[in-house]
Amino acid sequence: MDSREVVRRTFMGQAAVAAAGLALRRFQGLAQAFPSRPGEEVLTWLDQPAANPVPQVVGDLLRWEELSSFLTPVEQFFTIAHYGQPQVDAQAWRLEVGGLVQRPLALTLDALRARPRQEVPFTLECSGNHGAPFFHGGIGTARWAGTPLAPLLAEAGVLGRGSEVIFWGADAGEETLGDTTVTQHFARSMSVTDASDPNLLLCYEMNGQPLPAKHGAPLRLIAPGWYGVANVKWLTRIEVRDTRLMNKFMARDYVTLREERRDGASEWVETSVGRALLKSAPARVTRTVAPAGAGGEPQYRIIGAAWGAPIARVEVRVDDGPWLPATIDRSDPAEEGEFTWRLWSFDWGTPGPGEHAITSRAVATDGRVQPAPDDPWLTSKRTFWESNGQITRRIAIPAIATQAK
Ligand SMILES: Nc1nc2c(c(=O)[nH]1)N[C@H]1C(S)=C(S)[C@@H](COP(=O)(O)O)O[C@H]1N2
Ligand SMILES: [Mo]
Repeated sequence: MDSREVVRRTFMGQAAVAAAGLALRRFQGLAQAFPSRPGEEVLTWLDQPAANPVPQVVGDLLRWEELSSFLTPVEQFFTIAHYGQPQVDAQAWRLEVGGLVQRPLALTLDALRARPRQEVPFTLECSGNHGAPFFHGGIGTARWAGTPLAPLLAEAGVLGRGSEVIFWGADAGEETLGDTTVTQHFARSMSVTDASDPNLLLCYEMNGQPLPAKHGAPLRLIAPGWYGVANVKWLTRIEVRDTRLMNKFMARDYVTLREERRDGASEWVETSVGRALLKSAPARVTRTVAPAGAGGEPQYRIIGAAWGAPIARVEVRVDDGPWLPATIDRSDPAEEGEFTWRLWSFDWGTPGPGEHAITSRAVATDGRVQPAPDDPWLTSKRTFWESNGQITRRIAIPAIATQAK
């Protein structure tokens, strides 16, 4: 039995071995695209997310140990569907653009595809990510393609009093407000100014494939820089209004409640989830495996991601040690962009055996620092949305690895 096998057997359960093997095989095919080195194996975090209590809503959460490419493969990309996945007949489907516009439009998918094409790599995170014990992988990065929204709004001609753009989805469910229960479609509202941002896409393609049904086919909104909820899937209608839509997904759910102090008294402030926040997470710990009999200490490395704002640097802390700089790894320029995560790595050397805690923090180019869990920004928050605090993961370093040489 070589040292690698000893580590595996003493340290990992059967499922973890299988998962790590899979991750290893995957990275070997993508050595250039991901900061991994040949002969590395992935360790499994001791703290694993709880079982998903809402599989009908949340699916395919990213297993951080399996992060092995810059772009998240479509089959590893998480999904959220509050009202289930609607059946959309692509032949009969039209995108309507209406409301307070001069020229209402109805476009087929072919008509949308015939319009100018634009692509944007974008890391999409659910604002609930890390807000619940099961919810640790509601994030992924894809190269989204479609046609920009702004010229379409300009063609429709937003009337002077139009101030909000409502994006309606095909999916619907029952909602109760007061003593009335009704069936409502998923929808989100955005100001005309925000909706006219040239980066917003009416998206029909994801990582070079036709947009999959579970990610919103035939058409979804991609709003780079916004939390997931703004990226409305299964779009049917874009409607300009003179008031903000105050439905469940704008004003009741996806609302953050914070306590602010004003003149010595509490002011409880509710805000609607909108733009993404600065965040980072340790993704995986790898170790080099020396050839049998070669001796030498295994070298450990911590790899992670940082996103939500332009990233200046990332720092890593092991146990109660000092914050040390991580290296931001350069990725394919066609994949990395203003709205994507940065991948970083930290050479850990050969840590002492036993359990260790690993924390990362991102620093934005404007000087903002990802908040610690005891930061008032987070302790004053009473809802689980927008949980962008520093994340600590636990790992066990086996003693047996050094004995094996
Ligand atoms: N029509 C519709 N769009 C939706 C949702 C939904 O339930 N219905 N969920 C939103 C939320 S909360 C998130 S986080 C993202 C997730 O996108 P994905 O499923 O492609 O990962 O979709 C958003 N768009
Ligand atoms: Mo979400």
